Amino acid sequence: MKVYLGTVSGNSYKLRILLSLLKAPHEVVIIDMKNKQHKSAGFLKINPRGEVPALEDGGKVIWDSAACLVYVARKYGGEQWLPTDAAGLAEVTQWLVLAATEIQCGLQYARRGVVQGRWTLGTLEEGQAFGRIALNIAEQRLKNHDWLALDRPTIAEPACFPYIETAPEGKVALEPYPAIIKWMERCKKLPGWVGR
Ligand SMILES: N[C@@H](CCC(=O)N[C@@H](CS)C(=O)NCC(=O)O)C(=O)O
Repeated sequence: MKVYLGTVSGNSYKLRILLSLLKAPHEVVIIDMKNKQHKSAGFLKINPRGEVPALEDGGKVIWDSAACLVYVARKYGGEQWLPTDAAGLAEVTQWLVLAATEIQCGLQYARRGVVQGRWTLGTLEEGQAFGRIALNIAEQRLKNHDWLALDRPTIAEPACFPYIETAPEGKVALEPYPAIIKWMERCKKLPGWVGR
């Protein structure tokens, strides 16, 4: 399996975490974001969105971090990381979707605006307010549960972690979310978890 990761990319970090947790065999291809390799004709054949991450395995190409997590979890992680029963699968999917909506368009875009001066959707305040919806939901859940989706870690953890961790860089403080802070510490202690 070949994985295409960005030089500086929280979405690529999601996939790096899972690959490491599952010790999934893979070859890394680094896409040079500074020189816009992700928008090159060659890479657009792999991901027509011009974004990382993506992966290629046995002639199949998968793009989008959530889809890559699903692929790797199903292929290498068995039931633990992505269950197949109707309720378990739906509960994990809720968090994958939250990662792709409020977390991405709120927390990620607020941070990108502050750090890179690139405003993708709306103002800083709008991004922060949208991102805080996700933080409030995660905080409520984690007040009486150790993990986001189920009673064990699943791919909801690598999907949500990277842009929650960097929320302060988008001027969204995490101090009002003590259960999330404890959850981040639990994640970092999982065998095989990797840092940014
Ligand atoms: N929804 C996509 C978002 C991917 C994404 O935004 N990737 C960033 C790097 S973290 C990227 O490639 N950005 C390139 C660009 O926006 O031009 C996913 O989850 O994979």
